[in-house]
Amino acid sequence: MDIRIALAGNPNSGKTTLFNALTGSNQFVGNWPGVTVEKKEGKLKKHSDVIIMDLPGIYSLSPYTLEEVVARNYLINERPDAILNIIDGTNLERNLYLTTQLTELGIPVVVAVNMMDVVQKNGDKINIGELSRQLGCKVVEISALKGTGVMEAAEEAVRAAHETKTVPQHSFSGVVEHAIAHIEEAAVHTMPLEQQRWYAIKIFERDEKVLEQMKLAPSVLQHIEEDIKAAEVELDDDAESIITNERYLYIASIIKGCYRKKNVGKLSTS
Ligand code: BGO
Repeated sequence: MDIRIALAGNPNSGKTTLFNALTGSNQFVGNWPGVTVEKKEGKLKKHSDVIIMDLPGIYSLSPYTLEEVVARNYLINERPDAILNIIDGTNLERNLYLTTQLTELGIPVVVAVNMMDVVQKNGDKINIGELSRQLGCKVVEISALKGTGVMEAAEEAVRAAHETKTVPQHSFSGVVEHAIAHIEEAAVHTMPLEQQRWYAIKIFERDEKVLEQMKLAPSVLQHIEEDIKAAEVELDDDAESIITNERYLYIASIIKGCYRKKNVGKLSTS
């Protein structure tokens, strides 16, 4: 059976460049069902049984743009065998926001840190081993433009597809984890174990599309709502902002542990 690898990343992360490098002229272009968002898939060079699915460029798995909805519907409904998440190494903070969400889906994830030619030229350093440890998945350095590391990244994703699913390493604050645990128990316990956390976080955020899909009984919703409200009162913010803010705190701690900028603290001479 074919192995399906979804290529996911922010706009401008180099996704198109990587897709072309991995598939060459072996591409099929169409539209995602019902929408005019372009759908591209192609066979991985020298691996006729590996299909690379190019997802729309997105910053998040929230339900607010057509691209986000298309990408996340594919990820949660079609469940590819692995996700190759391309991130821009010159802009880790913004790009890791999507990564923190992809690692919660219960699908094997491999992260390809792109633009490494620029990172190196700038004299900056990314500790790949530490990044990998913090994210709980394999991380590969690439330059999609120069073609370095690209086949290794794809082959790492093929390997990951055969291995265990990525387990998210991040915990939200106590009151949020408490609510998520209750939601898992009350609303998503019949789902496969590895999918429960992503759905529970989305329900905590009151994600309309997930709530529509789940069709939870009013009594269950009411019970869950009490836990969400308790977190909102304790943290003095709305549920969706709580999740966003805590993701950025996590990302800040990752970057602190694995990224060194060359010229930090030095005065510019220009
Ligand atoms: C332009 N290294 C470098 N240096 N650049 C890269 C790399 C890399 O590893 N990978 C991609 N780029 P897309 P999305 C451009 O188009 O693949 C560059 O949105 C330009 N164009 O060449 O399109 C890539 O699909 C004029 O740059 O990304 C592209 O994810 C001047 O990153 C850009 C400079 O790549 C986005 C760059 C007319």
